[in-house]
Amino acid sequence: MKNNLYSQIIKAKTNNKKLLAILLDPDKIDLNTVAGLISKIDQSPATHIFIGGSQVTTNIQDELIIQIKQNCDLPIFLFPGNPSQISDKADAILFLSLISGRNPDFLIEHQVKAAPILKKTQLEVISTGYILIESGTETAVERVSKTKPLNRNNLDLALATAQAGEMLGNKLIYLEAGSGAKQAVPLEMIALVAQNIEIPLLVGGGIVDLQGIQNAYDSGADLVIIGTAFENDNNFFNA
Ligand code: 1GP
Repeated sequence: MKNNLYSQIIKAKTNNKKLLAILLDPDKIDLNTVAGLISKIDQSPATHIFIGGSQVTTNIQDELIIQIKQNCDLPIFLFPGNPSQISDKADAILFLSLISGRNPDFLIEHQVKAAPILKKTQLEVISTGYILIESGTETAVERVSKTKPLNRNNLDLALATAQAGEMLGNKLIYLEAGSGAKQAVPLEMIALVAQNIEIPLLVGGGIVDLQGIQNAYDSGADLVIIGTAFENDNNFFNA
């Protein structure tokens, strides 16, 4: 297990070193291809691997993490849709609360179920205020959580939500457009939130090219998450 992964994120933010997570959805991965996948991740600028999805139905997650760890030193963070996705093979967990929504299951119920499980693991638990932003069409997060995303033009509400998340003690804020989103989180929203919170800002969903990553960084994102674009093209970062 790696330790102090949150401290490393804070250190990177302090030094203005931008971070990049590749999100792997166990449902979309063939274990026979993991070695090739890892070599592509090794050649990429990724600093983190996130594992998860709104609804993971396969049970290969532990094996996937074990195989990744055999070939790759990057820290592995769980990014779970629900408590069934907890694996003690990973290094840390984004302990998400969907604070853009008003569904108690995703605000506190899943967390109550997860807490005793997490207590028995060595996972570093990193509380994360998770904010879903409208992105053109209904995304899996919206469907599964049965919550409405925040209006992408309502910058003030996004900011107030992020600040409430920070005041509640979250250690990270994650602005999420949703996996495969048509439109990524607006850059003005990233900028406004980044300028007005102290904790690190994660941004993901619908970022499909290297310029999109750079734009998110330039707007103030500390860590960008890439899922679909890398899933569709393992040479994405070589473009
Ligand atoms: C989804 O933010 C992540 O939770 C990544 O989204 O798959 O669109 O890159 P993409």
